[in-house]
Parts: sequence; structure tokens; C-alpha cells
Amino acid sequence: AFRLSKVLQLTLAVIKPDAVAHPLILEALHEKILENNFIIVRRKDLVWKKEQSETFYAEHSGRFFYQRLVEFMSSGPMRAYVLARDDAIHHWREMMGPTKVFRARHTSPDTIRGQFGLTDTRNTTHGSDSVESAHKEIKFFFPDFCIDRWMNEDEPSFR
Ligand code: RTP
Ligand code: MG
Repeated sequence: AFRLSKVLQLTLAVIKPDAVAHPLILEALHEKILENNFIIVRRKDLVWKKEQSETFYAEHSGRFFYQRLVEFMSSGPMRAYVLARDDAIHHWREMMGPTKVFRARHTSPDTIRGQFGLTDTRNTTHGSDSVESAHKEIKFFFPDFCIDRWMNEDEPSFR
């Protein structure tokens, strides 16, 4: 039988508070998602409490940028998407560009961070970096969304 999971991969994409604060940037990023043939499976606007930010970035605790990262990510509204397409994880990370804003602006000015990144921390977007982290992160942002069920539905829902 035809299975979506044979052709589509899911990723979590997040538009961080620096970009959500600017309606034109938020709109431009939404358009970019559609132009790049992603299917928007789920979408949610949310604000993190500091504890949620700490939990999500626990792997970075102890790094010099951890405190400012955690505070930045809980400083205002974010928009999270579950996106689907072939090779979604890699493709979205390619679109984001390098983490470091200096590199992004100089070597990849056409990427999202190259265009809109403000600093190494306020860098506009997040994207899952592996299948395992995509599953974990989608669960963190969309606890009611069941990936396996969605992948096996005859008529999967989009919102
Ligand atoms: P991400 O995990 O968000 O997809 O980004 P990444 O792999 O490109 O970067 P990573 O090293 O995992 O860092 C996670 C997030 O922490 C913030 N950061 N700030 N020097 C700094 O101030 C610094 N370095 C990293 C960024 O928001 C980065 O996306
Ligand atoms: Mg990372």
C-alpha cells in the first residue's frame, strides 16, 4: 500500500522571538516555507516559560551562551511548525544557514540567518538536526500530534 512515510519526512521548524517580533519577517518566512514545497502539517504560536526553554536546551546547559539562549527563547512569542516534504530535515537546515551570524552573512547571504539573523543567539529559526531529534522535538511542541498515526492515515490532516 502507498505510505506517506516512504516519501515524506517531518521536521520541527521554529521561528524564534526575534523574527516573530517583526510581522514582515514572519510573513516572509511563512512564504519561504510554502515556496520550498513544504506541507504545513501543524502550526502553533506559543510563548515558553523559562523552564520549558531550559528543558528544550538542556543539552547546552553549561555552555557559555546557555543563560542568554534560555532567556531569549522565553522572551516572547514563537511560531512552531511541523513541516513535511522529502528530505525535510536537511532542506530546512540548508535554508536556515549557519548558526553564527557572521558566517551566515558573509558566506551564505541568501539563507534565512544570512538575511535576518541578528546575533549568534538571536538567529531567527530553529530546525531539528536528525530524525531522532525531529521526533523528540515535535513531541515537545505538539504533544497531541502522533507522528506514526499521521504517517499511516489514508487521508492525513493538515492545519
Ligand atoms: P539549533 O540547534 O538551534 O538548530 O542551532 P544549531 O545546531 O545551528 O546551533 P547550536 O550550536 O545547537 O546552538 C543552539 C542555539 O543556541 C544559540 N547559540 N548562541 N555563541 C552564541 O551566542 C550561541 N551559540 C549558539 C543559537 O540560538 C542556536 O541556534
Ligand atoms: Mg543544534
